[in-house]
Amino acid sequence: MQQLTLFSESAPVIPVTYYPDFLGTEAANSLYQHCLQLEWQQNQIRIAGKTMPVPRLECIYGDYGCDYLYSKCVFLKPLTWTEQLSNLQDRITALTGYKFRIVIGNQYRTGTDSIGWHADNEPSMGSNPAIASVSLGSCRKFQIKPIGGRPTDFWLEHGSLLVMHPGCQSTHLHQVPKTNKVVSTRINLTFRPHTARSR
Ligand SMILES: O=C(O)CCC(=O)C(=O)O
Repeated sequence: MQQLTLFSESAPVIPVTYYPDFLGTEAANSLYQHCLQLEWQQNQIRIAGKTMPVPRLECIYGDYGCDYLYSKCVFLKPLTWTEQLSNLQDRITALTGYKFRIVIGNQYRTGTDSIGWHADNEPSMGSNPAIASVSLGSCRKFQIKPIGGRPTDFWLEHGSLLVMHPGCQSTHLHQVPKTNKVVSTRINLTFRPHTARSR
């Protein structure tokens, strides 16, 4: 499998690994169709005292009790794993060695759907989480930058996997910016750890 590592123990550059062809086209197409049927919700976020719709649809699946709160106001309660998402999780764990408890889906319906600069550093994931991100559908630009530094762009392709290694969320920010280009739906699945006790 093709792999692009921008990280080394001695000279960390960007602590991510990108696998452009993690899923073959057929598997990616079938997973995309499955994901379109997931329970997508339009959540509301509070920014600078104003409540507004999150600029994308979201869903969450995972282990019982692995509730997830982000930006201190968006509360996500996992639905039970679907077979396809659970199998995908197992495949990523087999490749990377990282274990996950939840997957959060983002659906970008058009170029105006986006996610701004942030780090995935919610305490419920524990310290130094590894996060694995699968992209399906339209190709969108993903940017990552060291805090206070300059961004590097990735074009996250249909069926690709981007792994953000432990430590990345403390040193780097990432985003999927809006685009004026005409783009169709993109689905992103981020597999994450969680500190809730296992049942
Ligand atoms: O859509 C993506 O590739 C990134 C999603 C993301 O940054 C997040 O869910 O925190």
